[in-house]
Amino acid sequence: MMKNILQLIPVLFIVATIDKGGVYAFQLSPITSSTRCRHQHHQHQGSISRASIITSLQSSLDYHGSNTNDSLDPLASSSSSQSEANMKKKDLRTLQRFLEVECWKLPTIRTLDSTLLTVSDACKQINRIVQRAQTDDLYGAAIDPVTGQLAEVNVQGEVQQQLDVLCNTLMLRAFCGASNNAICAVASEEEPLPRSCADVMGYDTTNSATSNIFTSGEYVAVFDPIDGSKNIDSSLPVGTVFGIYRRPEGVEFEKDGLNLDSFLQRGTEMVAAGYCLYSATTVLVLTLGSGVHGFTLDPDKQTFLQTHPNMRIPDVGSLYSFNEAYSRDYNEPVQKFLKNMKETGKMGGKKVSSRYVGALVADVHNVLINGGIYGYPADRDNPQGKLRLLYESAPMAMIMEQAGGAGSTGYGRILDVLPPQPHSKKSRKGGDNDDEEFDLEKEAEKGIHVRVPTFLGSVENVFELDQFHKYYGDDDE
Ligand code: FBP
Repeated sequence: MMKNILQLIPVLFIVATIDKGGVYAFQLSPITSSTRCRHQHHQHQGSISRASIITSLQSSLDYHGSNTNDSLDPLASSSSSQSEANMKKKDLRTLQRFLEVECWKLPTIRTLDSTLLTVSDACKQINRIVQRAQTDDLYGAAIDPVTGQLAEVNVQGEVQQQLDVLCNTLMLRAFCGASNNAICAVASEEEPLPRSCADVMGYDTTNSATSNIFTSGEYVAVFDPIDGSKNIDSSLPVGTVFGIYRRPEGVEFEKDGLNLDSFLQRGTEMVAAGYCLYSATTVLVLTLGSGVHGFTLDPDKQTFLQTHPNMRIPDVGSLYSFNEAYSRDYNEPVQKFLKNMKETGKMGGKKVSSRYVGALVADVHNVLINGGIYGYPADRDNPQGKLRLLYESAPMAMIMEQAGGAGSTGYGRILDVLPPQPHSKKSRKGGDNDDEEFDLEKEAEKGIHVRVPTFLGSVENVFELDQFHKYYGDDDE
């Protein structure tokens, strides 16, 4: 029974004091189901046998008089609950079926079904990697396999972590490797500039015969492979965020299937967006531009099942999610908004409450389910906030709006923000190509990784925050 419950919870630490011999932290490996001692703040010889852990916990359960019959364990195979569970699961539509029907219904995105299914498989792999990060030491900075040196500092100025590189590769290959080549190029938080799918899949991009396979793709994809990566060390929730844009009509390719204009579009041009939350359960939330649907990963069948059809965020909520440690550096409108809320103790007419996990996907998912507002405002260190428009704020804003909520910068819709367009391209004719090339790349980088103050949540709450910007904000904004 205990083992079944242990399998329910993806990553579990057992922190126990045994014989007053110190505090032991054991992690159950989701793969080998063996426990391995993980934390060094104690001395002990060899691993404590799993059986003794379970017996001691079992005995403490017995001691505390909790009945140990199967009713505690929903998965215990008593005929009635098993058949009930099977019956219930059958009713839930699979993601595959959902995509087949929805993409068939929407001719504009008909070719995206297999791409999105391949992306969901990549999310399953990332889910497994996140669960194994502790047991398989997938931690710490990535080491360049060739030089054996620490990997590069990414365009965000962060040393790339092993998990960043692993998950980035999985998402690159999922978007570019999907059976029907719907995607021609991709942009990622981990890549300084967009890459053509021909390049990602290792095709000789100078050979048009091969790279043409991808240039027929109608769409480009943007993504953050592992969002909230700082949370992984402490086994807190993390996520993946993605968005898909149609390649604008008449845009010819600059080189090997790549054209920056395809990426530097307003969020209103997105045709699909989604995120996957890796937490107590693994949930994929998706919009194809007509409503929002949530799919929970069935850990036994490794299948995404439609557990949250037609998600709607409450029009008003009492939950707020800000990293208030920075609040003294926030601009006046946000400071006034937070102050007013805490002084009244109310938001949306209800007792206000705060939650901040420190991962955009986790905090926004919480707001989507319960109502309220998530915010990452501008502050002294980040005058444009921390979140990146293209592959964090805009996809989350599309999901929020499609669920009946709102996404704002404080001064307008996030989806209306046009990323900065590179200028030097226009002057290419006159100048020396190399310099122009460099300028173009630098400017493109700015556009691809531009940051934006981000407020996401229930319409009433985001509207209220916008009113504070209108009243206390800078007129020139
Ligand atoms: P990463 O994509 O680099 O993880 O950064 C984004 C993020 O982690 C968000 O998920 C989260 O909301 C925010 O940064 C947390 O930042 P802070 O620790 O400053 O509150």
